[in-house]
Amino acid sequence: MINLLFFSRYAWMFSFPLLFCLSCGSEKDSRDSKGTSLSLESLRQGEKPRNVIFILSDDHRYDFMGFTGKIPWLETPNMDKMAAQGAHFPNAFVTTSLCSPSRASILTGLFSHSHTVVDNHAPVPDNLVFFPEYLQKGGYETGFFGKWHMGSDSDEPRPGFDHWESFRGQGVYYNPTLNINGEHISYEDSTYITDLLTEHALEWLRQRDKEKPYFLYLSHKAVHAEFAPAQRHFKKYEEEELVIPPSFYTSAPQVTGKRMDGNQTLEREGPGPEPYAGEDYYGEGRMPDWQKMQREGWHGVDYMYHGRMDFGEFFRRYCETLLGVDQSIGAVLDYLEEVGELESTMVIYMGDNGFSFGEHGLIDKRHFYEESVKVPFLVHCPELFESGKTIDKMVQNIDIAPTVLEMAGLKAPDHLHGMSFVPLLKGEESGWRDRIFYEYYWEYDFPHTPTMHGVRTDRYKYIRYHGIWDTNEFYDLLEDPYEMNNLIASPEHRDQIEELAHEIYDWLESTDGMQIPLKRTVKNRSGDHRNPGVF
Ligand SMILES: [Ca+2]
Repeated sequence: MINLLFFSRYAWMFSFPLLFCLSCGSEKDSRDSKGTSLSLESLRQGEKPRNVIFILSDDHRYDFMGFTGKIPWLETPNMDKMAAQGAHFPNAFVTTSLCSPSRASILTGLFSHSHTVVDNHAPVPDNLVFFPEYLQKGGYETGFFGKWHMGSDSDEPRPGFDHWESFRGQGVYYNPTLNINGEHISYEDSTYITDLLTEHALEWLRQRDKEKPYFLYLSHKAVHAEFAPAQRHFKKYEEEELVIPPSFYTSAPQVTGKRMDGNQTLEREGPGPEPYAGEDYYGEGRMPDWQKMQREGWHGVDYMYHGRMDFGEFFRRYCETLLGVDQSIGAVLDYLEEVGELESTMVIYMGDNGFSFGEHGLIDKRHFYEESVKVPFLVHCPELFESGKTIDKMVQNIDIAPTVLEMAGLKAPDHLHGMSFVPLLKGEESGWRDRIFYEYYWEYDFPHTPTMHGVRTDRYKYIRYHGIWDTNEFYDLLEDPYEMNNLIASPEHRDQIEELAHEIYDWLESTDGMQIPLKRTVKNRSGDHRNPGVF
């Protein structure tokens, strides 16, 4: 009796830890931010789950592949083969053009404002579910090889992978140290990272449990700056002519009439006491000020890497570094052919974000211009769809997770933002998206690119900057594919622009994106030449 009274009076003392434990749940349950189970509903009974190989490169822009003809001397026979025997998506986009946010979107199927990996430094939150976790639960064997880069300080194995080989942060091109299932192994004798990862991935495929379906995630360091080709490709393109884009000078003072150096001096004389406005201020093409300023910064053609890099050398080494990735694709396709699985295996090749090579006077990525947001996107699976397709519909990095889950016969969780593109491969286009949305959050290390949101339809693009006094942008991509004539003030497009501005908020509101994730950073800015070495 006494015991019972004691218990009822002090029940809260016991129930509190109990509630705490319930809210913790099992480790797996607590990792699922949306409260769903890792066991997914089956889409089809009795159908064999398909093996999938996902090959990701770093900073490979959408049009630097031999078959596109963009760079006349660039040879990528294996990417060409994937396009000829599979499908090429010329309109493939990332939702945020930066390594870590894009990788998190690939692995979770979520926009950056949802997974909250908005920069290249903060560690990935532990409440996210990576889609390979669902595959494991569905009976798959999974392997990860290469660059993870969500959080720079750890290379430890992450959930969702039975086999793990990775490195910290960006890694190195030559003589890397890999964390292989928790054990660090260092390589010497000019071991080249692209070759090493490919060899290890193929070795895993050869030795794995053949009773299970598999998913391989081969995540290259290449072609991230600072570019280092395989020795066999070094200077192969040394004598080739550079391809300079028409928009190379849009941000140049000679075109805009405006210098954006430390003094911010307007070179033109004003018409009177009123400050400049509109075209008089921004210049004829109405290019935003941040673009003009960046031209003279770390990621601009006039002061690349603070004067340490030559544009021609940069361009050529990038193309040469890409050849190693192409050969990696070739080795994977050769292996599949050798074991008789080339027809049945789905192979996906994509880049984690695009890259500027002089467009708008910029290098690198982050912004919403075509060269930054578009990525190479090739799918090979002759058993599933007709060869040699070009599919113009807009696909995104968030579509990878639902697509691979469908190949495993699993219904993607409802909270994912992406869509399976398998219907597009089979020629079913109805119900597909007709616009994509974009977000980039200002990063402390590289302060020259502002926070921005945007929307792009088949023809038009609207970019809205946040937290900066500058012009927004609107382009007619059909008339102006290089985005050199900003129509933001065009009376003819006014209603359309207003509608797109509302659509961005509709998108953010409907996907819980009305707040900007803030990440803790205390360090001096590496990309700020104006105020170096300060906090
Ligand atoms: Ca990248």
